[in-house]
Amino acid sequence: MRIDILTVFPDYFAPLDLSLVGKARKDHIFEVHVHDLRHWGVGAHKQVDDTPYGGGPGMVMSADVWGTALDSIQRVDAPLVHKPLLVIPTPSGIVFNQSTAADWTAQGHLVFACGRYEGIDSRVAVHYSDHPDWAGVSEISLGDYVLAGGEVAVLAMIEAVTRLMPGVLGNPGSAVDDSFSIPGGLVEGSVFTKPPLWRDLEVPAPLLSGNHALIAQWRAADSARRTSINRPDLMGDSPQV
Ligand code: 6GU
Repeated sequence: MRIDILTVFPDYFAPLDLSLVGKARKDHIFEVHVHDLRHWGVGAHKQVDDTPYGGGPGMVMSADVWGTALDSIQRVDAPLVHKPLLVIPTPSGIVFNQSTAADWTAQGHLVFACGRYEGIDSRVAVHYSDHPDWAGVSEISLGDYVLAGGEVAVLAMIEAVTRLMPGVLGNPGSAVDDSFSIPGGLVEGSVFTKPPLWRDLEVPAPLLSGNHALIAQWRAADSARRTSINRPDLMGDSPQV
């Protein structure tokens, strides 16, 4: 997979050199290219935004700057068979979840367009959703709160997607038990390691029993307990435990 990120703050993406994602990049499991949108900015000040039509606070990022930038990104992939999927992070998008992450692992090329200020001229999303050289446009939100720009959201999405790719996690089983990995499932349960007694708190006895049926039963009950406390919204259609 190839990932391109367009942003006016390329430094936000330094963490992609670290940890699991950094190692997977070194291992050529996927590649990430970060581009400074100002490269395509206009005039002496490399301007990327302008005042909003209809008035209102703040600035809107220009369709022309984004169009020139995105066309040149698409062209680098043209010799490959993959059409890029354009992802536009925005609090007004569809909410990202584990099944979005799993779906995107099947894409050959993801292009993330990080908006700042009041967002990107809406004609950009319309243009690329109907474009024969692109796989479509996803306007995606992380949840019901507002960030200053798309950069932090893109870091989260990239980590969620790439950790599902074969060879990224040291232990592939780690992703199988993930919260939300089963649609309609429960959140993950509590975890413990040595010592068995810490500050008056004991590890639950079933986990020390060596009895696999008892351990599975305790974990299922604990997972249901945590889900009903933290995420009652997930309880309705969960499978019976
Ligand atoms: Cl994707 N972008 C911004 N700016 N704010 C958000 C978000 C995205 N998701 C939740 N809040």
